[in-house]
Order: sequence, then C-alpha cells, then structure tokens
Amino acid sequence: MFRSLRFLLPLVLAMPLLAACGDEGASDISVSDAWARASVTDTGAAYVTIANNGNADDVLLEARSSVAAKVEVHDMTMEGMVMKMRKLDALPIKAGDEVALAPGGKHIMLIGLKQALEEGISVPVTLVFEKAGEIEVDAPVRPAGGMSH
Ligand SMILES: [Cu+2]
Repeated sequence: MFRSLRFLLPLVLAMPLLAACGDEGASDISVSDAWARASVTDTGAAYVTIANNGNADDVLLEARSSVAAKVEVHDMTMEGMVMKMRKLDALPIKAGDEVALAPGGKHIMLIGLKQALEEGISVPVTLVFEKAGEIEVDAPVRPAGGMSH
C-alpha cells in the first residue's frame, strides 16, 4: 500500500505541470517583404519583416542561405559618428510584435557570397526560430540605392 503510493505521488505532482504546458500557447511567425541588396563584393545584406501573430514569444536563432558561406543576424547602431555592426545571437520576436529588418538597422548579413547579387535574381534565405522552426523565403535582389550598407 505505502509502496504503491510512493510511485503514485510523483505522477499526481506532475499533473498540474503538464496542464500548464498545454496552456503555453503557440507562436505564429510570418515573414514578409524579403529582399536583398545588390552587391558585387563578397558580402551582402538581406532584409525581412517578421511578425508574430501567435500568443507566445519566439526567438530568431539563426539564418542560412545557400549563396553565402556564413550568415549572421546583425544590428547596426551609431557610436558617436561611427556606424557599428554587431552580431545578434538571438533576436526576440515577442507575441503580437512585428520586427522589421531594414537598411540602417537590423539586417541579415551574407558573408562570403558565392555569387554576385544582381538585380533580377532572388536568393533563398532560411530563418530558424526557436518555436516556429525553419521558414524559408525568397529575397529578390534590389539595387543598392543611395544608402550604404
Ligand atoms: Cu552586417
């Protein structure tokens, strides 16, 4: 009798935890407005808008692209008069939030390009989220315009 209770007790304690997990909600990530900046050098940048329409926070963990040896998520900030880029190891996308990666701010850095990014082509970019998993988008290449990277 006592022996069987001892086995039952952990199960009973675990039940409220399981119920709480089921309540956690889900992230619902959509990626739009993807584009990449035209580049003739071996580095380039891609931009996307990420929206989380779910009720759970998510995190962009990494990005990949078959056209680049290495892909990093960067943020760009002004330090005095100098533009500084810094690698983000994780980019939180909170529930209900929309995060725009755009020139002058956060961007997807394509390092070691295997081909020139010419207008008219598009490059595949895979974004890896903690909860939503992998989302692949096609980023059409657009001219660099007046702004530097
Ligand atoms: Cu960068």
